[in-house]
Amino acid sequence: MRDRRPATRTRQAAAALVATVSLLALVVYGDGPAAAHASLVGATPADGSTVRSAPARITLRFDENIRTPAVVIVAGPDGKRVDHGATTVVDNTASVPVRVAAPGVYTVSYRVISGDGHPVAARTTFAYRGRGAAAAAAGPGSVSGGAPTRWLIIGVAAALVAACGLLLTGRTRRSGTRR
Ligand SMILES: [Cu+2]
Repeated sequence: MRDRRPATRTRQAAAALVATVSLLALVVYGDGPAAAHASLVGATPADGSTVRSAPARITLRFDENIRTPAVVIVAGPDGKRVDHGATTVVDNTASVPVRVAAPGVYTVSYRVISGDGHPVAARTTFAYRGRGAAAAAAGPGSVSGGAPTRWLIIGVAAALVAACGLLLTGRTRRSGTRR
C-alpha cells in the first residue's frame, strides 16, 4: 500500500538526492575543457596532492599565455585567506605568495583572462600534512592520507544518498508503527 499523505520527508529526501546528483555532476564535469580558452594544465602544489613541506608560493600553469587582471586566492583549512601580495602573471603562469602553516586542505581559487579576453575561473586544492605531531591535528580533511579532495566529496555525496535512504526507510517504519 502506498502512503499518499503529503510526505515532507520524502520531498526533503528527493531534494537532497537532487542536490547530491548535482554535486556529483559538478565534481565529475565541473573542470572539463573550456573550449578555446586558457585551461589549467598544472599547478604547484598539484591539484589534489598532499605536501609535507609548506609551499611559499602557489603557481598555476595554463595551456596558453594569459592576461591580467589575474587573481589567485588561497584559503586555508579554516577558510581564511593565506595568500599575501599580488598575483604575478608571467606568460602562461599565474602565481601568488602564501603563508601555509596549519595542516589541512587548502583551496586555490583563480580567475585569469584568456588570450581571447574571456575570463576563466576555477579552483584546485591541495592538502598540507605538516610534520610530526602537527599532522595529528590535521582533522578529517587528511584522514584518508592524501586522497584527492574529489574523492572526499564523492564520499560525502554517497553518505548523503545513504541518508536519503534511511530517511525514507525511517518514515515507512514510523508510519507503520504509529496507528
Ligand atoms: Cu573566449
